[in-house]
Amino acid sequence: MNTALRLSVYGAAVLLLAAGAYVAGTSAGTSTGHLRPPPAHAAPREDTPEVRPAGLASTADGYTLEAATPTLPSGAATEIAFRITGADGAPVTTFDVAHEKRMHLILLRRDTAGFQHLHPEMSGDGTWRAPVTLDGGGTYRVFADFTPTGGEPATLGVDLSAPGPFEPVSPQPSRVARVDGGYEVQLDGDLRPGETGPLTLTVTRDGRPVTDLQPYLGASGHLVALRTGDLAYLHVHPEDAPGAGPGITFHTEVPSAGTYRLFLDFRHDDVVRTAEFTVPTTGNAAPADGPAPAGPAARPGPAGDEHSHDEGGHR
Ligand SMILES: [Cu+2]
Repeated sequence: MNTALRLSVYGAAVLLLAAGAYVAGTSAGTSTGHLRPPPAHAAPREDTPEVRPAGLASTADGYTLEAATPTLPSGAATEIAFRITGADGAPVTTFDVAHEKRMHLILLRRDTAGFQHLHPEMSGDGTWRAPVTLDGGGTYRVFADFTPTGGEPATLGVDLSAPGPFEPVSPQPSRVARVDGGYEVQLDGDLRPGETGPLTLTVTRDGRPVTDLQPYLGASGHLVALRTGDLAYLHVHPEDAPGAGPGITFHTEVPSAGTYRLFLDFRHDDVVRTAEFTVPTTGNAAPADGPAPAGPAARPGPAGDEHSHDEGGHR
């Protein structure tokens, strides 16, 4: 090989190397996409904002729910005490009235049995207290639902332990609740993830529509919806004009597919009673923890009526 040819071969090799580097550079940068920086959809999408349900944290927006004790006795009348502290650690003592009360306390065992809705009283030092009786042992979730004066409405949650045995319940899908006193409450409407939709609860007593429901907390009734699995606490809005029944309509949005537990407090004959339901979402795959819903217009047959306060859904 003469010198000129050797130089030209060398030059071609350099060109090839350079071309290869160029190709590698372009493929990494723009052409194939495999090596490109993550595309835009890896970042939070503006069209599907993250839904953060309430009640999953004991601290939010500078406010903290502090239980006086981490345990409560079960099987006997006792008292639950707690306070709300602000960002500076000091107890908050001024709250706005919402739904006729400055503090709503929801308490239930973590398996969703034993729902109670309490209205504690606050003493001057910011400690809230309410009488309570826990039926059995277990871990209980306590939600404080309040609006600090000058702040946003908040729902904070904390766990309390109660000594003693208990038999966990596994509520089965049920849209009909039987309640002490001869009441039956039927739930109509679907829970569709990401959508706000109406839920109507119809109260009958001894088979006859109840048309003289009494207002409770400024509405025809009060509905609490919790996601099974983590007890996320959903916002539920009653219809604007309270009626006397038999139908009570609420609007609620569920953040995800799954099964939800709903607790309706209604007042009749001067007694507040609770009807409870177990509703899987529709429009998505069935949750892993339960049978598939029968369809958007699913109505339970006799099997769907099984859950009631009396048997507690034991299986
Ligand atoms: Cu309340």
